[in-house]
Amino acid sequence: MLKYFRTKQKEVQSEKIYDTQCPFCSMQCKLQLIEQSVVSRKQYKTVGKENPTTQGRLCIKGMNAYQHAFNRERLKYPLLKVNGEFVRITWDQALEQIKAHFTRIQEEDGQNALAVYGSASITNEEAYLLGKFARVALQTKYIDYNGRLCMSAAASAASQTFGMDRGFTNSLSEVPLTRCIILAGTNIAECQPTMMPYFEKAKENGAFIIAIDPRETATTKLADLHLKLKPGTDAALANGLLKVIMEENYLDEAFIQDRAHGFNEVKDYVLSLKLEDIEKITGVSMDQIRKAAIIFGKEATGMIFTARGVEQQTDGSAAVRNFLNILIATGKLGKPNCGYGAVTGQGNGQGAREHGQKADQLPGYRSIENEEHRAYVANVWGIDPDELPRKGVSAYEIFEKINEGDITGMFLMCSNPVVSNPNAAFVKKALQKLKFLVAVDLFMSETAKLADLILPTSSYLEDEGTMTNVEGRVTLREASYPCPGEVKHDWQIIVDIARVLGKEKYFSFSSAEEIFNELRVASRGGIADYYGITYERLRKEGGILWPCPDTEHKGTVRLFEKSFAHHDGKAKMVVVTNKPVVPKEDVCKEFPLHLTTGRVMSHYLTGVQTRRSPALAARNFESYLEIHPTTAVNYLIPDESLVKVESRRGSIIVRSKYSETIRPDTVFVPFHWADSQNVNILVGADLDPVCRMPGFKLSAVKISPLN
Ligand SMILES: Nc1nc2c(c(=O)[nH]1)N[C@H]1C(S)=C(S)[C@@H](COP(=O)(O)OP(=O)(O)OC[C@H]3O[C@@H](n4cnc5c(=O)[nH]c(N)nc54)[C@H](O)[C@@H]3O)O[C@H]1N2
Ligand SMILES: Nc1nc2c(c(=O)[nH]1)N[C@H]1C(S)=C(S)[C@@H](COP(=O)(O)OP(=O)(O)OC[C@H]3O[C@@H](n4cnc5c(=O)[nH]c(N)nc54)[C@H](O)[C@@H]3O)O[C@H]1N2
Ligand code: SF4
Ligand SMILES: [Mo]
Repeated sequence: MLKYFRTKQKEVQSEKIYDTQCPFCSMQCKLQLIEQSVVSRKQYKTVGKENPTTQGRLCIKGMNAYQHAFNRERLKYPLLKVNGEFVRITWDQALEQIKAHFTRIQEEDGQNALAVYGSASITNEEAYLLGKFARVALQTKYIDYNGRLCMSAAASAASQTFGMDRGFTNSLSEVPLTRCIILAGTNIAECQPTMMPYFEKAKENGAFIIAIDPRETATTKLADLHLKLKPGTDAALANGLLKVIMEENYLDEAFIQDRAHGFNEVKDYVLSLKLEDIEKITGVSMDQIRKAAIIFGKEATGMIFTARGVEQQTDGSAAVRNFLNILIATGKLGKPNCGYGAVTGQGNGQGAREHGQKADQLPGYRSIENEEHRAYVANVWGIDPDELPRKGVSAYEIFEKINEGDITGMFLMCSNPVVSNPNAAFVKKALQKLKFLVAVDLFMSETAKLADLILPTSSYLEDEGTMTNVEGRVTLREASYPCPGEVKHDWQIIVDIARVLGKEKYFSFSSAEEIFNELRVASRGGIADYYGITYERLRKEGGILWPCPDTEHKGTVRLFEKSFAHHDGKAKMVVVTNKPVVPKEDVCKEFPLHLTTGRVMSHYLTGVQTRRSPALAARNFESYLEIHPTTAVNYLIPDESLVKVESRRGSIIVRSKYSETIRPDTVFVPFHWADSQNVNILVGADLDPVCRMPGFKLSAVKISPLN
C-alpha cells in the first residue's frame, strides 16, 4: 500500500488549483478544480469550498462539471455556414459578417428587425452588457431571455404583491429554525441538492413539512404530508388552504390591518368557495387540505417555497400570488424564520433578471416604460432618453415575431431555444426563416446547428464575473483557467461587436470588473441596488445580499421587516379565482392523460453540457416516461418499452418507467433530451397573460406502445 502510494505521488509532476463556482444551478457552490499533471496526461479533481450558502458542499453535477468543459467537442473557433457546412473563419471575418448582415437587415427590415435572446446562465456583467448592447448598439426593442421560461411568474408575483422581487425574503440560515414549511412544486433534492441539509435540519428540529407535487420525488419523501394534486391546480389548492385558515381563525389580524391591502376581497371570495369543489378540482382530499392549513396556520413560524411546478403554468403568477396571500393572512413575513422563497433555477437566475435583459426592464430592476427610470439609465449610458427603445415582447413571442416576418435577424447568447421553448417544432421552423442567426455557445447545440455564424465562448472555468445566487447573495466567481483555442468571453464578444458597429465609446470595457463598476452605478437607487458591492468586498466577505446601497452597507439579510416595497409600504393581496383567466388544456377522450415535465438530478436543462459529461450522461442516457403501472397496463405498455407520446402539437418517443407513486392520471417526462425525445414538441404555446410564462407543466396527451 505504502509503495503504491509512493508511486502514485511520484507520478504527479505538478498540481494547479483553480477557484470557480459550479456552472449549473442557483446554489452557485464554490469549488476548486485541481489539475494534476501525471506522466502522460492531466487528471482532474473537484473539491467544494467554504461559503455562506453551501458551506463547501457539492452535488454530482458540480463534481463532474469539468468533464464537459474539457470535452473535445468544445467550440474553439468562429464557424460560418457556407453551403450548409460550417467552416472555420477568423474573428475579424466573423465580426465583418455580423456588421454586414446586421446593417443590411436593419436597412431592409427596420431597426427592430434584430432580436437579442439572452440567458440567466451568464454573469451579471454579461447580462447587463447584453441589455445595453440591444438598446444602445443595435437600438432594437426586441430583447428577452431564457429566464422568461423560468423565473417570470415568481418574479411578477413578488413584484406585484411585495413591490420587489428578490427570490428569498430571508437567508437560508433561517430555514432550520422554522416550524412549518410548504414546498410547492419544488424538487430541491434533485435540483438544488446542496440546499437539502437546511430542510433536513429543520425536520430534525421538529418542523412539519408539507409537499405539493403530483409525483413522489426525493423531496416529497422528506415531507410529513404530501398533497399529490392534479397538475395545474395549485391556485385552487391555495384557496382551499386559505379558506380553512380563515374559518379556523388562524389569521394575524394586526398584520393584515397594518401591512396589507385587499384582504376583505380575498376573504369574501375564499369564503364563498366550497371545500368539496376544491377537492374535485385538485384531487386532494378535504381532510388533507384541512390538515395542512391547520398546521401551517397554528405554528408560530412558517415558510413557503415555490418553484416551477406552481410557476410554469398559464396561471403561474396568480398561483404564486395565492401562496403569498397565505403568508400575509397568517402574518408570516418580515420576521425571523418566516418568509417566502421562489427557488431560483439557473446559476444566475436571480441577477440576470435584474439588470435589463428582460423586454420591459432596465438595470437595477428599473422599468423601460418609466420616464424617470429611462432618464436615469440614459444618463449613465451617455445617450438621450429618447434614443432608448420601448418595451419589446417575451421570449416565445420573439419566435412568433420571426414567423410573422417582423424579426429577421437574431443574436443568441447562451440558450438552446429549439429544445427549451414550448411548441418546439414551430420554434425550429421560425428560426429557419431568419436571414441571419448568430449563436454564441460552448458547443454545437441543437439551436447552434441552425445558425449562420457560431461564436465560441468561455466556460465557468475561464470566465470571471459575479453571479447572484438563490438567496439573492451576489458572489464573485473567480475564474482563471486559460481559454481553449480562440475562445473569447461573452462580454468580450459583445464589446467587439459593438466596436465594429461603431459604438465603441459606449462599450470601452477591458475587464469584467470595469463592467461591474458601471452596473453598480446603473443599478444605484433602483430596487436591485448593487452600488455598495465591489469586487474587493466580494473577495473579502464571500458574498453580499442585495439591496446594498453604499459601500458601508452590510447587505440586506431579511426583507420587509418594517414595510413592503410598494410606495405606501403595504403588501397587496389579490383574489385568485379557481378558474384561471386563460383556460388550461384539459384532458379529453382523445388526449386522456395529463403530461407534466421537469428534471432529473444528473442532467441540466436541455442537456447540451451534461450529455457531454460522461459521468453524468451514464446515469441517465435517455429520456423516459414516468407512468403509473395501472395506467400503463390500460394502454398495453410494458415497463421499459418504447412509447409514443402525442399531443395536439406533435409526438415523441421515450421509454416507459413504471412508478407506483405518480398520480395515475398523470405522466411525467424530463426535458433534457432533444430531437425525437424533445418533450417540448408536445407543449403548447399558451402564455400566462401577466408574465408570459409558458405552461410547461401541463399538456393533454395520449400514449401508445411502439411495436
Ligand atoms: N438536476 C438539475 N437541477 C436543476 C436544473 C436541471 O435542469 N437539472 N435546472 C435548474 C433550473 S434552471 C431550474 S428552473 C430549477 C427547477 O427546479 P424545480 O422547479 O424544483 O424542478 P422541476 O423538476 O421543473 O419541477 C419541480 C416539481 O414540480 C412538480 N410539478 C409538476 N407539475 C406540477 C403542478 O402542477 N403543481 C405542483 N405543485 N408541482 C408540479 C414536478 O413533479 C417536479 O417534481 O432547477 C435548477 N436545478
Ligand atoms: N418542458 C419544459 N421545458 C422547459 C422547462 C421545463 O421545466 N419543462 N424549464 C425551462 C427553464 S426553467 C429554463 S431555465 C429553460 C432553459 O433552457 P435553455 O435556455 O435552452 O438553457 P440551456 O439548456 O442551459 O442552454 C444553454 C446553452 O448555452 C450554452 N452555454 C453554457 N454556458 C454558456 C456560457 O457561459 N455562455 C454562452 N454563450 N453559452 C453557454 C450551453 O452549451 C447551451 O447550449 O428551459 C425551459 N424549458
Ligand atoms: S448543480 Fe447546483 S447544487 Fe450541484 S454543485 Fe452545482 S451549484 Fe451546487
Ligand atoms: Mo430555469
